[in-house]
Formats: sequence, structure tokens, C-alpha cells
Amino acid sequence: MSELRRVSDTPAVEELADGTKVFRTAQWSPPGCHGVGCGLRVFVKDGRLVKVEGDPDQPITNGRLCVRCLTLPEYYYHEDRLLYPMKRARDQRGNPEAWERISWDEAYDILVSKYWEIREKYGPDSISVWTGTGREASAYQFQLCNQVFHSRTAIHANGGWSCIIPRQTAMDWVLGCAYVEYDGAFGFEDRYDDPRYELPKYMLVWGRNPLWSNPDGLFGHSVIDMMKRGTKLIVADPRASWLAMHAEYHLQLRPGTDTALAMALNNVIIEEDLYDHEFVEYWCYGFDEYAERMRTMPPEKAEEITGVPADDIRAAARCLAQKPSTASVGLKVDQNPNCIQIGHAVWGIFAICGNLDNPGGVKLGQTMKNGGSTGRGGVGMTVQKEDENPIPIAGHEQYPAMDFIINTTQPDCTLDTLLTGSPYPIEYLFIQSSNFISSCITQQPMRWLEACRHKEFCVATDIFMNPTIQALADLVLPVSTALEHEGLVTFHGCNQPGQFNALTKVLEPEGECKSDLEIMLDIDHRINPDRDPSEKKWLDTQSYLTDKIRSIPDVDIDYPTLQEWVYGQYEVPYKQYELGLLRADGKPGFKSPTGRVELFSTVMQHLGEDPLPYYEEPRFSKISRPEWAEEYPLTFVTGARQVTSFHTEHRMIDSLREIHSYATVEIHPSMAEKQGIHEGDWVYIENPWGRCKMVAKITPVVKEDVISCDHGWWYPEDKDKELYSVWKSNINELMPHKEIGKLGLGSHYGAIPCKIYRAEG
Ligand SMILES: Nc1nc2c(c(=O)[nH]1)N[C@H]1C(S)=C(S)[C@@H](COP(=O)(O)OP(=O)(O)OC[C@H]3O[C@@H](n4cnc5c(=O)[nH]c(N)nc54)[C@H](O)[C@@H]3O)O[C@H]1N2
Ligand SMILES: Nc1nc2c(c(=O)[nH]1)N[C@H]1C(S)=C(S)[C@@H](COP(=O)(O)OP(=O)(O)OC[C@H]3O[C@@H](n4cnc5c(=O)[nH]c(N)nc54)[C@H](O)[C@@H]3O)O[C@H]1N2
Ligand code: SF4
Ligand SMILES: [Mo]
Repeated sequence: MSELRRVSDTPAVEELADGTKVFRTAQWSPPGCHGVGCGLRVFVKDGRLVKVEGDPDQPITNGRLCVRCLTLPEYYYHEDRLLYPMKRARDQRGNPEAWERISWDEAYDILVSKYWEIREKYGPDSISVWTGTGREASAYQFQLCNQVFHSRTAIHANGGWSCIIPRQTAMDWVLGCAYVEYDGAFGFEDRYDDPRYELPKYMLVWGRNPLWSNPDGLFGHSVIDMMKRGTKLIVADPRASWLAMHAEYHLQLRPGTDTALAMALNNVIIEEDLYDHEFVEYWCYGFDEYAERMRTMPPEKAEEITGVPADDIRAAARCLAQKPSTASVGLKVDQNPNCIQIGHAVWGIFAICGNLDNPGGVKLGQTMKNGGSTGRGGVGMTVQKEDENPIPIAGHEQYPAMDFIINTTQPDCTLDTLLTGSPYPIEYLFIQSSNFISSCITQQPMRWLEACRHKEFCVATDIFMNPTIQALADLVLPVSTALEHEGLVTFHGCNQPGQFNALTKVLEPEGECKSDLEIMLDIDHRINPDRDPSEKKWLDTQSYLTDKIRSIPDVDIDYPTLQEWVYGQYEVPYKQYELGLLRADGKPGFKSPTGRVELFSTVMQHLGEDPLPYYEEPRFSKISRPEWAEEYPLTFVTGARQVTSFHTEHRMIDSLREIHSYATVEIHPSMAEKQGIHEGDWVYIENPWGRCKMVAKITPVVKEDVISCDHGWWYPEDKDKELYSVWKSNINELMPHKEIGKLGLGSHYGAIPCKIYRAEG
């Protein structure tokens, strides 16, 4: 990688004639986002936040912001914000009246004394740290859990670990590299105009809607920049998203049938001899076996499975074989027990066509050569050795492959562990950034609630009270927003966009709020007072942040310098596999056992999984469960991101609720007519697991037999109803527990049968 460079000389703070100060900073969380690092200009007058604008000097976002950042003042000054630590007697869990304001000292005394008590009684692994998706808090999960609490029980309660990890596992095992992303010239000073850059002819957008999700540190609107310059799209999505409507080919597949489609695209490229023989010969392992497997999925067979016309598959494959072409591969790969196979077959297309790490191709992230959970590249993909402790962490015995994947418990088995106390009890819950019963991270949230309800101690950190905290916590700690604390945007999972930005404290925290980093350090000073002083990062936030910056190879600036710059940009070279930048031994090649892209995966073979992609029919489809077809004729998909919320967040922000007022379900006009459902009606969605209620949005973006449901809804305004009416629109209650892939990854967050009907009244 190149050196980190300052991208703009504009001062970090300016004062306007009327005394208003304008601070330039980047945004992460709270409120939540994926560390995109969008550039803000924050206007503060007399200590009050007046407005937020986009910063044109941010080299990727160029002043563009979504509505969630534009409404930050409403969020910051919201009357429901948590402002002080509060405690509640354990037998009062669920009672909103029982909270009592306390000091930080008392809060820390409680959580530290409970820590020693429970640790003594049940052992260190009984202490758990829960985190959700890649918000700033999640950057501290492993530190807090492993290094402060000395526990191995880091929990991410997402069934089948169905977010990013299946994709990263496929990247790691098949591509032999860290996070990959489309090449949007992110690291270049002149961006698309850099002479080394080439615009992709085609971009394959797979199960992702980057315009609205800006996922994993990616500024999704850059797809539009590239389209304006001439990149054409091929979109694989059961819904006609805006991108699908503007694509050359919209491959509108039946939900969950992705591997069949991806295999058929490979089939065409191989059968029509469109692949890059030289790249395959030099850099790929197992092409013959891979080709043989792909021959089992001709386009006509895929048409039968997926519903995508064979001619469209052929035409799309011919486009994708061109150079350069690239891919934007999203969440729907992960939310499927067939996940690794989808990733394998989708990126396989780009491998066999020589579109890896070439200008305009699929850009390989920079690997931290020896793996390691650094927050940039190679995230969590280290082999986790369990040999010091004979008892594996929850779920790693049932799914030993998890040892090779990530250092958290296996999510579905975690629920079993919470219920049974096996292989060890979990009695101390430290919840930071996961509102897991609010139709969010978990499936079967009611079961998770029951499993946690009687635990000995629960503390949560958050910005607002929410259903999970109201139901479970004994102690709640108020967290400051991104504008009220110092931090770094290190990108979630991905080091691709070539940036490293500073969060600046531009406002004094409301009430007594503290950042997650401050809270972690305060707890550390109490639990581990004897740390070696040479471990500087534990001293204070500035030392911690400087240490984090300097853990990146070739970077030696300190945190205050980065704050002055606001943004730092760096380049990741092309063709890292030729330059010897991917492997620990510094030799050319990929970071895989054979040193090549493993079209035939020796790692999967070693773990007892099929080394080649195969198609698995969704487990609850009409084909798998014909006996359900009559009663449950529809299939639902969930979670297509809305710009007005980040999962369960933002539901209390009036301007955003004005745009998106209630949980909605998209229904095709002819299905709505058949069911007598009109736009704006409340409808029930029901299946053998449960029932919930949403508002009908009638639209042809879905096919007649598919509905698309919101997730993450609760109603903060329902203060007098049980847990803010959290069960009303809770689509995750309609999803199965532990229907996961062979290795413990990938789960059904869609492709699930249901029926809908109008709710009376
Ligand atoms: N505004 C906002 N942004 C977010 C989030 C948020 O809650 N709000 N959440 C963040 C998180 S944690 C994540 S992981 C990312 C996810 O962001 P993305 O990866 O962009 O995923 P989604 O928006 O969930 O879904 C994208 C598309 O997948 C389609 N889809 C549904 N089922 C299938 C299927 O079976 N196959 C295929 N091929 N496509 C399918 C949906 O119709 C949808 O258009 O977004 C992040 N960004
Ligand atoms: N049906 C369905 N369910 C899904 C999905 C789907 O597509 N469909 N997507 C799944 C995916 S991909 C994911 S990753 C999960 C996400 O699930 P989670 O990440 O668990 O999201 P939330 O439930 O919104 O919980 C986040 C909580 O953290 C708080 N918070 C925000 N920022 C911070 C911070 O910096 N520090 C602290 N301490 N707290 C903060 C918020 O106020 C909120 O209460 O949901 C999953 N659930
Ligand atoms: S993606 Fe949107 S919400 Fe997230 S930081 Fe950027 S503008 Fe703000
Ligand atoms: Mo996610």
C-alpha cells in the first residue's frame, strides 16, 4: 500500500462571520452506519448543533449524504436519549418505571463487582459481550471480551453468522485474499481519471442494493458515478430495485436459488470458451474439476430452478466474460445455507475470466499477511486455536470449521448454550450495539428473550432505551453520538475504499454520555489495573487511537495529525498476487494453501465440505415442502435496506418516520387484488412459525408469488405498550432456528413460505 496522504488543505475548523463554527469530520456511529466515513460539515453555533451538510472535500462522497446524516440534529437533541447511567433491581426487568439514575462510579462498581462474582462462580467464559453489525462499538468487541474481561464468549447473534462472514470465508478460502470489492478507483487522488484506472464494462450486482445500504464501508452511490461514465449493470435480485431497473439484464431469480444461477453463468463462460486460459493456467487451482461441476448446470436447467430465462443467462455471461468486469456482492449471499457455494461460484466467474485485481476488475483487499483481526483486511479469518482451553467456545464443537472462521461463538448454538448451560453457563451479558429482540439480528427473537430473561446480570450500552434493554437489563450506560466523541473510521470488514478517516468531537456530550471506547478503557482500568504501562493503547483514548493507526503497515502518524487532515487516502496496488503482497512468505501468489485461487477448495475438502460449488434447494420451498404449498403459497424475502433506518435505529426520528411510517410489505398488484388488499392496508403475514403485521405497499417490483418484508421494526412511540409493541411487525419470528449450512454458516432470512391476508379494522 502507498503512504497515507492528506487529501485536502481545507482547515478542520472554520469560523463564519456570525460566530458559527464549521467542523469537518467523518461519520460512523451512533447513529449506526457501516463506517463509510462520509464527510460532514457540522455547523455549531453557541455550542448548539445547527445543521449538518456534506463535505465536498471528502474524495469519495464529495459532499453527498443520505437523509440519516442530514437529520442528525434531530437525533442528537431527541428527548428520548439516554443521558445518565441507570440501574434497576433484577426482579424489575421489563418494568420501565423501575429505572433509577446513578453516577458512573456506581455503575462501574456494580458491573465490576458482578463481573468478579460471576467469573468466580462460573468461570471467565460465562462473561459474554454481544455486538451487532459493524458499528463503532463492534470494533471493540474482541478487545473488551478477550482482553478486558478475559472471556472467549464474544456473541454475534445472527443465525448462521449470516452477515459478511460467509462471504469473507469464501474470499479467504477460494480467492486467497482479504475483503474484495468492485474497483471504484477509491484510493486514487484523481479517482476515475487516474491513468492506471480502467472503467469496468460490466458490474454484476448480486443480492445487494448499495445505493441504499452503503454496506461494509462502501459508498454505494459510486455505482451511479460509474454508470454515468459508462459501466453497465447485470443485477441478480428477486426484486426490481432501482439498479435492476437500470440494468442491461435483470436476472430476477426465485429467492434462494442463487448458486444455480451462478453455476450456469460459469457454465456458459466455460462451454463457450470465453475464459482467460492464461490466468487459469498460472493462477488457478482445480479448474478441470470446477469446469466439470459447472457442466452439470446448463442454462436450461438453471432456468427451471431459478425462473431466469436461459437466453438471459447466456447473454449476461457473455458480458461478464469481458475485461474489465467487476462485481458488487451483497448480503443475500450470506442469508442462505448454500452461502459459501454462492460466493465460490460468483467470484469463480471473475477468477476464470482473469478479472481479479486488474484495473476495473474485482479489487482484492490488502491482506494482513499473517491474518489477524485488525479491522482492515484479513478480518477475523485467522485460525483460532482452542488448545489452551479444552472446552471449545459455544458451537465450535458442533461446527469445528468455525475455529477456522471467526473468534465468536456459533450464533445458533449460542441460543442452545444460553438455554442449557452447555458446554458452559453464560450468566453475564454485556450488550453493546445489538437490539436483538426487535425483529433484528436474531431469528426466533422470542426464544432468545426467554433464554436471556433469567440470566444473573445484564448491562447494555446504547443511545436510546429499546425493547431489548427494557426487557433484560439491570444497568444501562448512555453512549455518545459520533459528533460527541473521538474515534477512527477504519471501515467495517473492508479496507477497499482506500481511506482512513478521523471522527472529531465537535460537541460536548449531552448529559453524561461516553463513547464505547471511553467505557471500555474505564472498565479496563478497574479490572486490569496492573497492565504493563508500555502497552500504551490502554492509557487513554488518544493513545488507543494512535496505536490503532500505527498498527497499519507504513503508517506512522498520530491521531491528532489525522484529525487535522480529517481524511487520509492510500492506494492498494493492482495485481498484488504478482507483486508478492498477498502471502506471508512474500512470494507471488494468493494466500491459500496452494498459493492459487482455489477453484477446487482444499480448505473445504479438509473440513469435510464439498470442495466445489453445489446447488442446495431452499429448505422450505414448494419443492422441499410440497405439503405446505397450498396453505402457504407465497415466499417472503426480508431486509432490503431502507435509507430511513439502520436496522432498528432511527424509528424515533419524526422526519424519517414521515418518509417511512410503519413496517411495510411489498406485494405484487395481481396478488393484492386476489387477496382484496389495498395500498396502505394492514396485512398479516403468517407461516408455521408465527404471524406479524405490516402495511401493504402494492408494487410490481416483486413477482406475483414473492413478497418483500421490512425488518427491524419497533414503535418507540408505544411507550405504554408491552416492549414498545415489538412483536407487532416482527418478521424474524417467522424464521426458523438453526437451519444453517454444513459448516455453521448461512441461514434462511428469506426464501420462506407464508400467506398474507388483510387485517380487519
Ligand atoms: N440504510 C441502511 N443501510 C444498511 C443497513 C440498514 O439496516 N439500513 N444494514 C447494513 C447491514 S448490517 C448490511 S449486512 C448491509 C446489507 O446490504 P445489501 O448487501 O445491499 O443487502 P440488502 O439491502 O439486504 O438486500 C439487497 C437486495 O437483495 C435482494 N434479495 C432478496 N432475496 C434475495 C435472494 O434470495 N437472492 C438474491 N440474489 N437477492 C436477494 C433484495 O431484494 C435486495 O434488493 O446493509 C448495511 N446498510
Ligand atoms: N429479517 C431480517 N433480519 C435481519 C436482517 C435482514 O436482512 N432481515 N439483517 C441482519 C443483519 S445483516 C444484521 S448485521 C443484523 C443487525 O442487527 P444489530 O446490529 O443487532 O442491529 P440493531 O438491532 O438495530 O441493534 C443496534 C443497537 O445498537 C445501538 N447503537 C448504534 N450505534 C451504536 C454504537 O456505536 N455503540 C453502541 N453501544 N450502541 C450503538 C442502536 O441504538 C441499537 O439499539 O440484523 C439481521 N437481521
Ligand atoms: S452512508 Fe449515509 S448515514 Fe452513513 S455516514 Fe454516509 S451519509 Fe451518513
Ligand atoms: Mo449485516
